[in-house]
Amino acid sequence: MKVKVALVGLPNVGKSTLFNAIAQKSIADAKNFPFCTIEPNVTPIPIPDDNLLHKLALVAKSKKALPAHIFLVDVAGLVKGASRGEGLGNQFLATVRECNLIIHVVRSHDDADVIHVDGKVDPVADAEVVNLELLLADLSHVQRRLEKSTCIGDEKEVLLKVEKGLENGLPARSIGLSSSEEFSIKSLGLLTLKPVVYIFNVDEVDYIYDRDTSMATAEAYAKQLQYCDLEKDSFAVVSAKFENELSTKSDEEKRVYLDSIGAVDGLNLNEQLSYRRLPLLVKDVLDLELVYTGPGVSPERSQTTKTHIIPSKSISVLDLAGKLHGDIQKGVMNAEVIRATDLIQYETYGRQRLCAPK
Ligand SMILES: Nc1nc2c(ncn2[C@@H]2O[C@H](COP(=O)(O)OP(=O)(O)O)[C@@H](O)[C@H]2O)c(=O)[nH]1
Ligand SMILES: [Mg+2]
Repeated sequence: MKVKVALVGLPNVGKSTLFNAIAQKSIADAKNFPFCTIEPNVTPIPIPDDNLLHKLALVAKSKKALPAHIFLVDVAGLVKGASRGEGLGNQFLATVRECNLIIHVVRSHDDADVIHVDGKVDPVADAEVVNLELLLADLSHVQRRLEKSTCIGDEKEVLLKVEKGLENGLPARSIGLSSSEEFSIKSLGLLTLKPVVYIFNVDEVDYIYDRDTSMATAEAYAKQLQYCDLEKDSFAVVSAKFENELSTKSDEEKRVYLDSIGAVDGLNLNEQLSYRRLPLLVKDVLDLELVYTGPGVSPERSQTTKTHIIPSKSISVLDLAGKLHGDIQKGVMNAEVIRATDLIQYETYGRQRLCAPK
């Protein structure tokens, strides 16, 4: 399963800076003027797994260990009136339609040197501008589809319901569609049907020294958003600028630096940085699981231990095999369930003990 996640928000709020911080390298242009990003940037981001992949690769004696990735997409900023062609318009939203989740970046830092498209920092008002543009973009997308003669049956019925909801200011995910109704309009890629993670980009000082207050403020903002349903959506706090500065340092350099600036519990802060935490948050919100496959034959024939992403729901071994590869499904003969931790412990300690010189 390929998981794509789009960074959406007003121009100049820190999307590209956050994109680079999460990618841990400078890919996107991040400059202090609106619409610096025109063409979308895409990069794979590994999903952290407590090193399970590497431990399993060791057990399987694989030469290669491939982690699972989500694909992070950085697009141009959206402004008030984009649906009528303001700013760069909303042409680039076609890219977002192909994504599974929206990361909505909201500026919450006060740096007076950074230009704000509307002249003042107001996280709730800014987020609502973007939410309204997403809603209007969906409305015109739905209406264009309804005009087509090929729009019939279930699809037409559900779209009429969605159109009514959108006209009343409800995002498609709040209309109460059943999963089969959602399935019938899946190909449209409605933006307001996608789960949203609101990311409040705060001042670095607040981020480093006062996380609890920053989180409480972010929660208060999220609760004021008309279309934020915290049952489905989620929120987090980042400092794009600070995290981007850290991203070029090795783990050890990060630890030394965080200690030197007196960051409360530097090591824990490293775990909280967006490049580690965001992929896990996306995994949670989309309800995904990681599955590992490794060589069951001699290392000469198959050398890779690989991580796969699948939707998290209980399925049979045969269905799971089918999700990974048709050939694996055809060849399934037997399944044995072992706790991964037991397997790893046996391999790292049991074997060493067995092989230890007398
Ligand atoms: N002070 C401060 N500046 C930031 C932060 N994040 C981004 N910026 C600055 O804001 C400007 C716009 O950032 P950019 O990532 O290009 O915004 P985008 O248009 O949303 O992609 C750049 O000059 C960044 O250095 C932040 O957390 N704090
Ligand atoms: Mg940008």
